[in-house]
Amino acid sequence: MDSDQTNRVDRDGMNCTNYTESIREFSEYSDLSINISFIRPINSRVRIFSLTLFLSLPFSSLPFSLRRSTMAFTVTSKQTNPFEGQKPGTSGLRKKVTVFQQPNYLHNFVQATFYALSVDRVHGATLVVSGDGRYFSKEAIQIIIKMAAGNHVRRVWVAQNGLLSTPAVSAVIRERVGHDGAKATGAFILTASHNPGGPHEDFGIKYNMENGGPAPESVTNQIFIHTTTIKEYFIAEDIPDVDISKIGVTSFTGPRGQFDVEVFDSTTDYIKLMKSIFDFGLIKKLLTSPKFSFCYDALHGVAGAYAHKIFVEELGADESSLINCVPKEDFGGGHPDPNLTYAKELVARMGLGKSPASDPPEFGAAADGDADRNMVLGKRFFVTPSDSVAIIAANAVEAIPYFASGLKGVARSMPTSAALDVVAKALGLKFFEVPTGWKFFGNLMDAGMCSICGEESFGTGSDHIREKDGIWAVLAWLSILAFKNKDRLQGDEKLISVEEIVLNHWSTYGRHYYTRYDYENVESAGANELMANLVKLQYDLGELNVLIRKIRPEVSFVIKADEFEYKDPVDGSISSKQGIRFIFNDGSRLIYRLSGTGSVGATIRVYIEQYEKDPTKTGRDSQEALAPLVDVAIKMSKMEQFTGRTAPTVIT
Ligand code: VG1
Ligand code: CO
Repeated sequence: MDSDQTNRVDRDGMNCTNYTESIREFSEYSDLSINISFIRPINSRVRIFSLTLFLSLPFSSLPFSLRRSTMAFTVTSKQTNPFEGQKPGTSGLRKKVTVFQQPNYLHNFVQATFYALSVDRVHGATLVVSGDGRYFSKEAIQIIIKMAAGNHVRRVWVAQNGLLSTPAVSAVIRERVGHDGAKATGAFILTASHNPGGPHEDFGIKYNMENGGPAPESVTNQIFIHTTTIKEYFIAEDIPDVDISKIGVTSFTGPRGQFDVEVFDSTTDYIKLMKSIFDFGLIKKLLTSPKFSFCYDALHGVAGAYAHKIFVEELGADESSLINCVPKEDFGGGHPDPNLTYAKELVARMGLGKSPASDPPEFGAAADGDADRNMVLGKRFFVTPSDSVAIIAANAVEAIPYFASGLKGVARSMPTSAALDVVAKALGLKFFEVPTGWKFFGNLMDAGMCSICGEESFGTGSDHIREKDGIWAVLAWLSILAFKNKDRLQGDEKLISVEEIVLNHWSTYGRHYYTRYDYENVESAGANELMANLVKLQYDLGELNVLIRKIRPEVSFVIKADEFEYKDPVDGSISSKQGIRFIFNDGSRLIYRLSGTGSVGATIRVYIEQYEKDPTKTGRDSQEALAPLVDVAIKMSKMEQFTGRTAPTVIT
């Protein structure tokens, strides 16, 4: 089927090569008539009104403008050669900007994506193209617009200045209806997420499907295959760069007729969706209560484009609650990863830095570059993402209107701690464990089997869209806080804090001590040998347990070891080699994976987890409680021997 589709696109492209349609002139009146149908008036009186508006106001003051080009475009076939290494990873293709800037590099990937999609998702389709605004996004958007036209896409939707958070892209695909009734069939998301940006840092691109979720492996594998054989791509080079800073529609005429580029507001669709999920009135009461204080750090990522509107304008938070909320191409030179290492300013404000802050806010949160991740903090208190999803799941039905009728099920990625499993069991919920990467949750949600899901890597979300959602997670926490404190906002009674919510959760469900060690930018050969050696250790658990005893006799013994394999319960597809697992008799787990989102070398992730059910022992310092298991994890993997590293790059 796929080669068939490829041929069709090839053939169609060839047919249009260097084809020029006669230039069509448009008078002001043709613009006018289009504008009227555009507004879709509900009755004739409104129609007359919109006509009057158009005639009496300058173009720029209309809710949107229509820039109709009189120029027709041609489609050209360009010869190209494959690039190595265009395999999409955990979440799209991520490389250094300098790699993407090579002639044809981006073009090849985009064309390979068009080849991998069925014809109806390309010809006549509506595509969203936007991202976190990182360096090279603007150039990439113009290239993709021209290639979309070259591949007979009908219209491209670009958010203003190309800024859309990853969750907002998902929301736009699922919810947005164009002025002409169009619905999007997919999106190119331009982001390398939590990786730094700038001329010498990372760029990334991924494709999302019509359900709003990342393309599944069946599609990303096809994309990769096409990148290895690509010989030409199709582009409408004579389309001028479209001004993406102004809302409006620009129309062109090509070999197959009209092609539109619509620039729309980045926040409208997303905010509308958030309002349909949460009780904004209740959250506003919390945020405007003199007893409550709040801090949000967008790390100069795209979350900044939403933060002011949602937290300040809609929910009444003070302006000073927002830090680093101006999106920047290079994230202000920082690493837009919301964890205790990189969200330094927030961590300091919340009293978790080296010098303790005098009176930290009650609640703090941060987002990554594309705003799909979140870190949640209380006053001098860190909430692990694994606990966060479990706590949201445990409180969702009471505190969040969207879930009032119950949860369909919950899911987590394999390395995420089992805190969610315990909640699922206690509440009698369906539960799923999927490989790392949000794309695996999509099928479960589409099939109505899962409402809330999360990953240990600061990703939390629900079936309102098909991506993890950083701002959603913050609103979920604010909802829980608002609900639990609804009778305490006035008067002298102290508010229930984030810390108290977490401690109560542990005393009900037990605590999963959890930490992740990342060894970034390790030489690939060494990393692969380390992984191979771990697989070898799995053959003989008797021998392995002897080794563990020698390292730390107090640690429990391994009862099961494997490489995680997932069979999708909806479509039966199998994903193998998704991480090396060692499961201990007391429920502890050691997991090793190679990252699929880095752009150079290898990153080894070691996930260390230990369950404590005894409520008298759930209050220990996490690194201290886990020290013996960490020791085992490092020594049994021969980390130093294979990588030369004596310490991890990041501990979360
Ligand atoms: C990492 C995380 C994974 C997450 C992925 C994309 O992948 O571990 O849980 O889904 O990033 O997140 P990896 O393969 O590097 O471990 V995002 O916010 O960077 O799109
Ligand atoms: Co991200």
